[in-house]
Amino acid sequence: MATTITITGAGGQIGYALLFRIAAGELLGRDEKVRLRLLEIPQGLGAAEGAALELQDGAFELLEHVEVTDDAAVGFDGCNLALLVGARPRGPGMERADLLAANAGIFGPQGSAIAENAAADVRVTVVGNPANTNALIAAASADGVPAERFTALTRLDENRARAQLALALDAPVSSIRRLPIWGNHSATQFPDISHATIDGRPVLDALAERIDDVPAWISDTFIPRVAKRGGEIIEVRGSSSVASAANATIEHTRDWVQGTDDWTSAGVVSHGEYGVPEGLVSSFPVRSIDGEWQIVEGLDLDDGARERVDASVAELVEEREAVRALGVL
Ligand code: NAX
Repeated sequence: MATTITITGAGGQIGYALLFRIAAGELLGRDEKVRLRLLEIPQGLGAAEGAALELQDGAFELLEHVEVTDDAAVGFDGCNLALLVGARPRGPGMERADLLAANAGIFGPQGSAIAENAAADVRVTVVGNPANTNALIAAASADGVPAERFTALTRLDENRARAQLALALDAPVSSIRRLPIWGNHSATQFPDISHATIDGRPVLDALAERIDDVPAWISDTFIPRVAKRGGEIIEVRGSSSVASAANATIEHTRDWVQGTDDWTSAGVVSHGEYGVPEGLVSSFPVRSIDGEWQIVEGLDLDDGARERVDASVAELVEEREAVRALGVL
């Protein structure tokens, strides 16, 4: 049996960076056949159809079938994994409430279509921004699908944080573990260095050997660099993060399906862990065990960390209130 993977916004930039890697087996391994469903809006169909032609030309042996559609019922039919990438970007003069409303109009109906058409084991990775609240909206609209099956991508933020730390310590990125992102995938996110290890020893000790004022470096250099990295990429590249976002989407979804041997970060539904209000989709340190994300519990948050987590969670609460005011939840 092949795995059916639906990619929304498949005609866009991240879609283009995802499709060929998935067809080559980088998401599910080189033994698992895949069927791709590319869901677009009418304006994006041409680009998605072009990508489908190129998928044919790749002659990927794992790729059983490709379907391009603008009908969500067809797009999510039998889908096991849904990568919700397509979203409404913020236009000129658009307020946050307008952005939330526009995306509620996308992710609400997609949540319903997933509930009605997807396979019973469907798992959803939301990439399109505002990712956490879009995941919340989709989950709330998907009657009968457990909310835990809807997640938001914060793996790119974690990867950025690990890479920055590796640079600062002049160490390979593989030596750095346990660096979770807390809260929202936005500028308020909190990349938490306090539990991180380098080759098994505390990163804070390694930093102290190189940097005079480690707390100042963390708050004035490291955290802003990670939180504003998306903006930096736009400034330098003239376009938003694409390949790194696709890579993180693959890593998040692959770890969810195949399991992790240590912590990573994902936006998952809160059951009240660490005081995060129940029902919000917030980023936490997580492990994937038996195909389910589990929040790593019992970590100490000092006053500074608590403040940062609370500030990012407050933003998620505001987004949920704004969406409720629209009558969506
Ligand atoms: P593009 O504008 O290149 O592509 C988006 C595609 O989505 C377009 O082809 C559009 O036609 C399609 N689309 C719009 N509404 C749709 C709908 N209702 N159903 C199906 N398709 C629809 O954007 P791209 O660079 O690919 O980025 C996609 C999303 O990822 C954006 O919302 C972006 O903000 C978000 N990102 C999220 C990241 C994360 O870490 N969570 C990082 C990267 C990226 O910024």
